[in-house]
Amino acid sequence: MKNDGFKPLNFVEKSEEEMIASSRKFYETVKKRRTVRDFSDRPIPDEVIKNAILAAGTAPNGANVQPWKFVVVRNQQVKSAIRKAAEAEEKKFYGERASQEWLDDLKSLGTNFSKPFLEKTPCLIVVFLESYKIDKNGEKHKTYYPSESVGLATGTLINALHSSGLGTLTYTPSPMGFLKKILKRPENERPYMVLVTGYPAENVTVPNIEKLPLEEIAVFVD
Ligand code: IYR
Repeated sequence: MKNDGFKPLNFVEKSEEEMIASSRKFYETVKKRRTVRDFSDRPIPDEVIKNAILAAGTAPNGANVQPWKFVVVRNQQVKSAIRKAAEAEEKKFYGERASQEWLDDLKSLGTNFSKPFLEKTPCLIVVFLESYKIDKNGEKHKTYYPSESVGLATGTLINALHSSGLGTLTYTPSPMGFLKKILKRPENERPYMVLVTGYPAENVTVPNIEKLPLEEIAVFVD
């Protein structure tokens, strides 16, 4: 992306009280986000998805090359094809590929090979990482820190959808090459994650698990 010089940031400073209140409010909001695995089939507003993707597209990224593509899947046949292919991989994962340690670590989540949400949920946002860019003339261009960049964008997308009032599931079948085939994506893109997006099913439950306290995740070097 071309840089047309520099422009003022127009930074609006908050008072310390406002900063503290905002930080607390943000934490309270994101703390309520939970991964859900059972969704309603109710349709969701188109504009919410578009705004959330625009928000994701603001993420910081290597050299502002923006190495991402968000594929919004709402077509029922395509969702069904994704479910079928995903479950075939998951059967192998739960049946042979996963180590006993991995299976034990997953127990508290209550997951198995069955992925009905891939068909039932109104929207799957499939995030693709661009290993390189192809311009209009077919020429290849480098992308920088694509994994970090797409991770930052996906995190922003998740919180944008959450703050809009939707539930999400970060779904990462392994391997997930089938997504590239089914969605007919070009050679420079590789599937990164499926963000299953919709209203959580009524009375859905989530695992009774906790996040680590500040002392365990932060080190302050003063
Ligand atoms: N992809 C499988 C297994 C799985 C792996 C991890 I790591 C999780 O955090 C959750 C599930 C599945 O979705 O069932």
